[in-house]
Amino acid sequence: MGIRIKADDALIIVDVQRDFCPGGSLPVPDGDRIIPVLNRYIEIFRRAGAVIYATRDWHPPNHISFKEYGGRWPVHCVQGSRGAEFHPDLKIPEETIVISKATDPDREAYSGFEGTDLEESLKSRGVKRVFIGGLATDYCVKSTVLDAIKCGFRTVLLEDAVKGVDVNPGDSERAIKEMLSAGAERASLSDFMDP
Ligand code: VGL
Ligand code: ZN
Repeated sequence: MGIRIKADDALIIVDVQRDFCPGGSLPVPDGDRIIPVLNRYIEIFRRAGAVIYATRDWHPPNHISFKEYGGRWPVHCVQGSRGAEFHPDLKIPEETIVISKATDPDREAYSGFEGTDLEESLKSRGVKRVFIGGLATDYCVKSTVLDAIKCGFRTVLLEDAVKGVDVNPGDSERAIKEMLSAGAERASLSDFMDP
């Protein structure tokens, strides 16, 4: 396809945190396998001078997402805990903009845009096109992609840099179809020109 990253593109890495990887409290199967791929994307965007964002699930200990508080998930990504840290193999550049989300105890928020300043931050930098990868395809990646489209960004799903939970078999496949029919484009590493 020959995608060339420019300074008005942005990379958004969704929730690549210890708890969403094998060994964590809400592991996405093979979630850590996307990390080497994301590290290559990080290098491509960094060299092009494009801004890089990393969202993180950042729950208070009594968050509504947790079973004990009426939600569907085990306790995960509690603010300041080890499980909430970015996976140590992810090579996040120092200048990465970190977006903490789902911090309100009474509101579930899968999207990186929900209750954060991500939209304003992207628009203030003149970003027109966003590339999105991370965890999990069928929850936070999907919601972030759909919101990016609603906000008017040209939105590209990095298909080789996402993994899903698949609570029900096929959830990730359906999520990808939903993103594409909402207007997302898709790309993989082989589509990118050498910087
Ligand atoms: C996520 C379930 C609960 C995600 C976050 O990052 O996809 N999934 N909280
Ligand atoms: Zn969560």
